[in-house]
Amino acid sequence: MKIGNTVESLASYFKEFPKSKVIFLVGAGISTSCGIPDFRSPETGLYHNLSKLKLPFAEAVFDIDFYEENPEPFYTLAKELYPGNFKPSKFHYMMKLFQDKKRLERIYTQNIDTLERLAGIRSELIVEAHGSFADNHCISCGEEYPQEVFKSRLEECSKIDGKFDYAACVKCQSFIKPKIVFFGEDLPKRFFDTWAQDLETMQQSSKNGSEVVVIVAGTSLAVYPFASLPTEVPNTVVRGLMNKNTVGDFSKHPRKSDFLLTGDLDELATELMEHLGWSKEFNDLIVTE
Ligand code: CNA
Repeated sequence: MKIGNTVESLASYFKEFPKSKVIFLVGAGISTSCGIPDFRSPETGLYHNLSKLKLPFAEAVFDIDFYEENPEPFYTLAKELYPGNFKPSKFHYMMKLFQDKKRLERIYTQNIDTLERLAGIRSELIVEAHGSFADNHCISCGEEYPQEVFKSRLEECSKIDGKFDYAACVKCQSFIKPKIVFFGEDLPKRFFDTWAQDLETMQQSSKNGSEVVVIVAGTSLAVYPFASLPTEVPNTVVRGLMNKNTVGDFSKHPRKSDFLLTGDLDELATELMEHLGWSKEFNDLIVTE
């Protein structure tokens, strides 16, 4: 099965296979139009703009050992990214419409902005591979804390006697942190369990005619193990990339059956909705949500 490198041919595929469903593998690029910078875009990406945080290296802001030494840079960044300040993008609403049309199998997101939930996508269809701000715990003893504890300290972001006043565990005085996966931490168990289950679905899909298409979007595919997911997609399943540039396995080990849709994600989403004849519902979602 070959889809072709145009939005029109992708739409034709979905029309030809009305039982087909999509697994989306997404990253920060689906949220840049919401005003949340991604990591690696030149000039606008967070890594480019981290100099004000005075980090020894850019990734230190998400490094668990560095957090124990100096949590302040993460607080500065979390203030910028914290959910509540942003609305979903057109791309998010496109995925929501796939759900409403019963054509959404799953979304694996690397994002921590929870905009998939805000767009109205059901939690069982979302896998937040790198966690979110919703759950919080002590990084030493594991004591769980309500979101409010970290959030209220974040809002204050103060220093006492020149020392940064971080959210401290009442049991062991160590650091409370949202369960966002830092470098050096494990991904949630649900990520591995659900992917194993979805791999099984993909293997079965071409046999029973309920085709699954994997769409990778808005990610540089630089962070593992997430970046290995497209490689693990069975050869019998079509995968495609929607992104500004060609990345990861799509450039290193392209498959004949891959499709590439290069461009701005909101524009590609709008175009896909037009070709599918879903524009009215799409626009209604954007206006009313
Ligand atoms: P990244 O490495 O910054 O890559 C983003 C990709 O999206 C790049 O290839 C860009 O070219 C592309 N892109 C950006 N904007 C658009 C657009 N409008 N249209 C098309 N393509 C676009 O980000 P990744 O997600 O790959 O990196 C993984 C990190 C980023 C995860 O651990 C996240 O937690 C982390 N992150 C999340 C957010 C968020 O929650 N919104 C923001 C910034 C970083």
